[in-house]
Amino acid sequence: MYKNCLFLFYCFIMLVGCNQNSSKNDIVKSRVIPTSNQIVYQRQKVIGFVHFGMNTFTDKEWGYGDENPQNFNPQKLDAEQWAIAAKEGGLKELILVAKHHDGFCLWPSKYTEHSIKNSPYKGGKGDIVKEFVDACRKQGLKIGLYLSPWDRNHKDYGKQEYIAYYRNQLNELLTNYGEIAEIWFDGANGGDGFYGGANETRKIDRATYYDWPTTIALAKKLQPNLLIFSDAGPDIHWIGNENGFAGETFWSTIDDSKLVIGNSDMNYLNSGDPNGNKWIVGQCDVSIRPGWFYHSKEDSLVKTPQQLFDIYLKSVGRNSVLLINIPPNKDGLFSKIDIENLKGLNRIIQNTFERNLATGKTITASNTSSNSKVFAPENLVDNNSSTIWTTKDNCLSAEININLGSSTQFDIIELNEAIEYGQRISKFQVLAKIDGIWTPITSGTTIGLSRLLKFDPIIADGIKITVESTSNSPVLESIGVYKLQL
Ligand code: FUL
Repeated sequence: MYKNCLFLFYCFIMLVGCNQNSSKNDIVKSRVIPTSNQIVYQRQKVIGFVHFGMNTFTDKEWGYGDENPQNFNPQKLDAEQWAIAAKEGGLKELILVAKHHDGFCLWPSKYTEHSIKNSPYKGGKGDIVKEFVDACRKQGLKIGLYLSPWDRNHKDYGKQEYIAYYRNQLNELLTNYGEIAEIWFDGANGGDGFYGGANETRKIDRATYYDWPTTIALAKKLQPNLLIFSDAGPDIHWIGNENGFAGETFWSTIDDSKLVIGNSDMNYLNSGDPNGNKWIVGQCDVSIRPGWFYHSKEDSLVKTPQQLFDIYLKSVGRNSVLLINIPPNKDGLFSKIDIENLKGLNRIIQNTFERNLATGKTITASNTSSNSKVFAPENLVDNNSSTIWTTKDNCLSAEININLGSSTQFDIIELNEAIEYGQRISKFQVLAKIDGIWTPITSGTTIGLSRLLKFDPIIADGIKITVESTSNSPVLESIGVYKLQL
């Protein structure tokens, strides 16, 4: 009886409660939506990190800040080799660590002696940030720079004077090298360091010391299109671990009043918040090697293409951007094995997603906004991410049916929400018609820009997606059905 009532109520909502839209502009947007810049950023999917610096030569992960600049001496450095490998490996952007926690700068900053200007590299006349940006531009890659807030070399670290120093360096990086797409503010603040010879532990109040709002405003003033990363945003946030894994439930919305740069709850960062007041893109950073910097002892531990693809499924496939670090070696070059494995990842991605087995198949939906082709379910399988399907307004559940026409083997389903309207879906299920029987295959919570679901290969001739819970009418761009190609 109870179930019948529910069903009648459901039908009532479907028939009466749903208003029709006639154009895309009629779709009511969610309260929190991304900027167009954030959407373009997330569509890049996979980008790269380049950790290179004094640690490469001292074989460390965190330099103390007392290193002699004379130790920095790459003999064959070739930023074009990095950029070409990145491009051929499918990366769309590269982020260079211009200064790590040891304070050693890869550009000849005029505010410190702890830089390549006092190293043997190019007789002290080198500028690796410049070589890097030139190479990236030549290969059509977007450019990001990492400027560590924590500086274990600087004598004033922990004092007010250091903030002016940090902003001066930021000014150099955002003024002298053309358009920069992303700046990376790291959250680590380990405490002890050289600090100009003081050799002591300095604690800072993470919430107030850096006065981030002023620094963020300065950065945006210098580069209006810049996207700023930190563990707490404002545009891109850390995913809460360094394995490259977003949560199985991942909302691009988050409550920024709960975030502190350098001190945010990692579980919260890993899941986002459906009730969040800000849209901040999730970014999953991970190194292709165990360490962030190059260590020859890790040459046999480079992640394989299959391992990287598993990370891709758990980052890009969970509504986030994947940031893969490839650390140049002491020569100043990416190692062969790193390049091969990155290309191997790209090959798996290209071969697997080249052919959507649902393209052009017969597709129906339990509810569609109007008869207009603008919202037709066919748009989900037309190989075009700019066309959408949506239901009438306020429809909070729906079913989509794809007839594959013949028995088809597959093991990956991709769902894409049209996030310019907001991220809405919080529960869905996938069923497959196997030997005439609708069988549950997989299910999930959030979707966002891309949700990839991997399962053991099945053979089926139909697929049903049920949207079981959504904060407003679901708006989808595409449905993908794929067979993994290793
Ligand atoms: C961390 C740093 O402490 C690591 O050295 C590395 O740079 C990583 C990407 O971020 O916070």
